[in-house]
Amino acid sequence: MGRAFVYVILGGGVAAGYAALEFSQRGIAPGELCIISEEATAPYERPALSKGFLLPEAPARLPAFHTCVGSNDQRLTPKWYTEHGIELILGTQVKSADVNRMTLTTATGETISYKTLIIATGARALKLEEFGVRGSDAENVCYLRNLADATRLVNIMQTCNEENAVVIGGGYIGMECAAALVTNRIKVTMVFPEAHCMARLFTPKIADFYEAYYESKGVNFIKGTVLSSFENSSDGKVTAVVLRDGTRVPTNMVVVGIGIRPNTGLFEGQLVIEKGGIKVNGRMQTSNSSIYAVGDVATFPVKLFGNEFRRLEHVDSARKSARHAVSAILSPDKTSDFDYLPFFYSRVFTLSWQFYGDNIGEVIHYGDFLAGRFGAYWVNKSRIVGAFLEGGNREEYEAIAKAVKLKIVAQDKAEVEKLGVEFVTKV
Ligand code: FAD
Ligand code: NAD
Ligand code: ISD
Repeated sequence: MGRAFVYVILGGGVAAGYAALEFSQRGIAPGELCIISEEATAPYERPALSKGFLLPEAPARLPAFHTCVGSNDQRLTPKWYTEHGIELILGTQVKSADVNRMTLTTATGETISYKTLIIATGARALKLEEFGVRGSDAENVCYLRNLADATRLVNIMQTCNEENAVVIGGGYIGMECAAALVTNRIKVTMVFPEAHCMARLFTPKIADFYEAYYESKGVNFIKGTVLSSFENSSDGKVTAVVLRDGTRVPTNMVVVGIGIRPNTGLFEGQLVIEKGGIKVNGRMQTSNSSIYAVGDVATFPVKLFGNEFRRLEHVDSARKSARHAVSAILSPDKTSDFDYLPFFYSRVFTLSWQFYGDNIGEVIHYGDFLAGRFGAYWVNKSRIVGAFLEGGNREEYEAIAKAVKLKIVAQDKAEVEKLGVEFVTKV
């Protein structure tokens, strides 16, 4: 048995939703496109899962955050897909792919063929077991990647009011979940191996500000170490985490955010893999010209960084790379190479920051770190290549983005430091 489509999007996450919108806006015939997703839900804005979805008051729930509301575009409900003749094949895992036959085989044994395939399989959360720790399948240990995980996390949080949680990992998930737990009146201890939080992006000075803010909300940090094991009750729940130095931290629940791995497995040995992702060119086209890859799973050339290949794990990149691939497929002559400005952001408590570009070179901090109005520029070869700003307004964020895009000259360090965000709002 089998079905055939002209276009198949494999994966039904953020990138799939934005690709579907782009297909419909550029014009395809009903029945030409399908999306195959392991998840039982139409594409949604994954960032909502660690923010609005976890709020104790008026939490965000589907259908409110289906793509593409995250970029203030249309909200694509299941009805929208039906009305646009786009088939959603949900709750369906693809188990194998044959790029020569141009087919995918699902867990139920169905073969789905394509003329053009977009791989949008995203990534999976790394498990503690991959670092030699056992027992993260206990009923009060949570990971957070999809709606099912978020629903489970909410249910567990609701049983832990005024109790304790340990958060393992000091990256995006760790920081956003710790803030959500505190908002849900749960006492949090964060444990991570680095000297400060968000080590992939923050400087020690930036991290100091956020750590002090979290501490003011009651969060306790245990840095420079990892857990070695869990202690469990007779009914299997984790009751404490034991750290490498033997410290025991009692807890009622655990949230783990220790990074991700892109879902490339179906294509290993069939497509070129680079930096852990599926390598694509500036049209998001893989080493097989009928196959494109977008979002977290794609490693693409970043023009701004001299076409260095990067794999970015952020929603803006997923949205824009997906739209770009569809443009390259449907309007090849009018589509030039993807020219992407890397953009990361987060919102926790009443704080909100944005970062554009690359965090290499010398760092110039500016602003008032006590008042929470500060930022930083990364300067490489006398030019601004990265910019961070906490608590900015729309014009200011646009200005730092533009400064990075133009790589404006920043020779006088003292002047840059003194003017801060004004150094770029004048550009
Ligand atoms: P995904 O959105 O992960 O979608 C992949 C889809 O493919 C999933 O539906 C998956 O089930 C499906 N799939 C995988 N393999 C198969 C298979 N074999 N068969 C069928 N289906 C398959 N980024 C930001 O920039 N800002 C944020 O604030 C932010 N918040 C986040 C919060 C959370 C909780 C998480 C988990 C991520 C967050 N991110 C954020 C990252 C952002 O969500 C991702 O970069 C983005 O979702 C990537 O989109 P994608 O479509 O490539 O992958
Ligand atoms: P991450 O890469 O941001 O952070 C991983 C953290 O895990 C590291 O900072 C480190 O502290 C910790 N770690 C690594 N190995 C460990 C070990 N053995 N034991 C304990 N801790 C260890 O990954 P994440 O926080 O898991 O986030 C997952 C994905 O979700 C990422 O792609 C991220 O970009 C995305 N996300 C993004 C946002 C955002 O952009 N605002 C929000 C949530 C999630
Ligand atoms: O980019 C985002 C983000 O941070 C969210 O929370 O998209 C979602 C949507 O705004 C949820 O409605």
